[in-house]
Amino acid sequence: MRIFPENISTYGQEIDNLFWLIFVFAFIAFVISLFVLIYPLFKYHYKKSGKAQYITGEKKTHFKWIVIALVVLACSDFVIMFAEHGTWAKIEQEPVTADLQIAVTGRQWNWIFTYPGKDGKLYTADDIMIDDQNSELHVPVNKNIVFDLKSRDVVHSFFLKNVRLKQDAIPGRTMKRWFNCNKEGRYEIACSEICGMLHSQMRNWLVVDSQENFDKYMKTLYEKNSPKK
Ligand SMILES: [Cu+2]
Repeated sequence: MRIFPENISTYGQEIDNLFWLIFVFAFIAFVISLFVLIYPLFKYHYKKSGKAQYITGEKKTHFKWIVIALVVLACSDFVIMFAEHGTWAKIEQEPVTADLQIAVTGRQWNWIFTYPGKDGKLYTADDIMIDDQNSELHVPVNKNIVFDLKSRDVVHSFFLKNVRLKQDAIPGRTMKRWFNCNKEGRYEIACSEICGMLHSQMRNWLVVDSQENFDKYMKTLYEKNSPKK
């Protein structure tokens, strides 16, 4: 049985492992809190034990209920932080060499993709910008794709569920993120931040191509976008 969407990202498994770790801690905390809430309802039922006492929680014997819970929660937080810091550093902090650099911009209601033009450099005059609803973002397989994420209007969230990547796009800021896909195919790109009326239609596609097919795709883009004579 598959619980998560198919993982096509080099770091996806690490994210999934972290998910389970956090889930186990949260689940244990959930069961304990429910028990503490429900068990006294039966044990100290009015008919059996009479009227409840009013306590202010200032005595040391009362205080332990807060201190023990606090220490246990803090410890589980430290365990999670210790387990995740390697993955966090790898994905968020250590720079990777970019095999392809692109820009992704959110707008109401579409993701805009900008590829470098023939010069291979982004932010030059020959950049190619695709701004069509339901359009595809083509990337080569097994390559580091580094992208600048931006927003033109409101907060959007760039969500590649198969890559295990979700990043808010915030107006006025550029977020640099990367991913590397190890399986060819066509996968959903969604916006996971309610961003207005047609938020649910803000949907594009990530197409992971072989290098050969990607080169072909870029060639057709260059041809379409070359200046008309
Ligand atoms: Cu959006």
